Amino acid sequence: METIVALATPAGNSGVAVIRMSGEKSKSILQKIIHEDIEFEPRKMYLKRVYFSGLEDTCLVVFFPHPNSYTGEDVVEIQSHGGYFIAQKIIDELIRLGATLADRGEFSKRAFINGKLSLDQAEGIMDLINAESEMQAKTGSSLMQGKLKNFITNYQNKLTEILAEIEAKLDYPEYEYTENETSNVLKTLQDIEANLNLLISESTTGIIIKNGIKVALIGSPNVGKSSLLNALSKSNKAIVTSIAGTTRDVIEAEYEYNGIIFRLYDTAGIHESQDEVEKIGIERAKQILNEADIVLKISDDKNLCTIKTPKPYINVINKSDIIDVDKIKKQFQDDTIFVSAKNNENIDKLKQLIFDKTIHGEINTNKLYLTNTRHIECVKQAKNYINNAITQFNSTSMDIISSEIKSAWLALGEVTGETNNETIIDKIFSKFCLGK
Ligand SMILES: Nc1nc2c(ncn2[C@@H]2O[C@H](COP(=O)(O)OP(=O)(O)OP(=O)(O)O)[C@@H](O)[C@H]2O)c(=O)[nH]1
Ligand SMILES: [Mg+2]
Repeated sequence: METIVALATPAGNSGVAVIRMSGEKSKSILQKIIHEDIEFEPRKMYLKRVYFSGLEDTCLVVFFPHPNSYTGEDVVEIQSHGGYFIAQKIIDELIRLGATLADRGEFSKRAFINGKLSLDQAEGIMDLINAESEMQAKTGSSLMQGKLKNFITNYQNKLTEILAEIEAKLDYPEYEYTENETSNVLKTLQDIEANLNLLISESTTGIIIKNGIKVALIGSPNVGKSSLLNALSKSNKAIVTSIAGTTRDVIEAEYEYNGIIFRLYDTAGIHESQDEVEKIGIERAKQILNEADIVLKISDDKNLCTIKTPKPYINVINKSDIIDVDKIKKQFQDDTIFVSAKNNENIDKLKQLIFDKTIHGEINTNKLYLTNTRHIECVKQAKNYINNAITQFNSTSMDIISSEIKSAWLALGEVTGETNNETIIDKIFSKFCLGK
């Protein structure tokens, strides 16, 4: 297999840049670029001069001999001074000396092929890298550490035991199952089904952790939708003016609350408009309304939001700083919240309300959540096969039951990559970043 090389840190100016190489030739290429034939002690940093394109840099270099490395192959890391030009020139030299530029995710793919990581663990690494919230980081990290893999392996082992028992008896067609034996097998299958079901039902929380909650800000022009987006996200993303019809395109911003990402979508004020551009904006607002997990129906004292939506919603009356809240409060439902985007009044309370309306039940960070739709699909498939085995248990032959259990075992194996095909694996690693 070729020796691959890539920049492991982002391209751009920085204190240091890390260049990573993996493969049989990595040590000899390192020796060539530092012009020294030394034996490196494993995992020890050396301060060395690195020579490339008539230039030189003082770098820290480290050698991880196989199999104790990220990829399971010989790995070299070179820490050069940061800066796109220098790092790129060193990579060019490493390529000239025999390395090949790595594809996206190729280091992790090699780690997977060499049995250093399961597929779900590799996906956990990517989730950790892409995490924007505390919960995303925690679920990514537990995936990377093998929490899901252990769960899957445990249930695969239980299925293997059942299969072994059934298969052994299939060899003796005259064997009569005792009632006790069949009820034990059935009980184990029901127990597995119940646990997979629980995992599937809690995956809605997992998906929320992974994707966040979509919050649409809807209302008439000028009620302060954009001001509220800015206040909630503590940003200045949306333009605010006193001119009705300021926002046309959908403006996105986000904030983290209790470890969850809330994605805000500020839209054009919905009203009858003759303006061609505004009309398109209003159409987009309606589209966002359909895609949202929760809708903030925003009003001020003059323009009430009367838009109807089947989605969960919160009535928000903005501009509380200039309206007599006590006087008009009675006109509104009890759960209406009065805020001032301008003065930052009740903004945290609104965040709590949005959280309560969208996150049901406690999120326990020690629990295993499925956060990846691929994993959810595999577990659902496995559950369906087990359900087939259970429902047919007393009405069909044991070899059919056995084949359903085998299918369930294989479906679970797809989560960890044990039984995945090459196309799926390539697709997964192509989503990784370069140098990982
Ligand atoms: N007094 C007061 N004025 C506010 C408040 N929030 C927004 N405004 C003012 O209301 C006007 C409209 O604010 P925007 O945030 O642009 O309103 P919008 O709903 O996004 O308006 P469109 O994009 O035109 O639909 C601006 O002049 C803001 O300064 C508030 O809490 N109090
Ligand atoms: Mg606006």
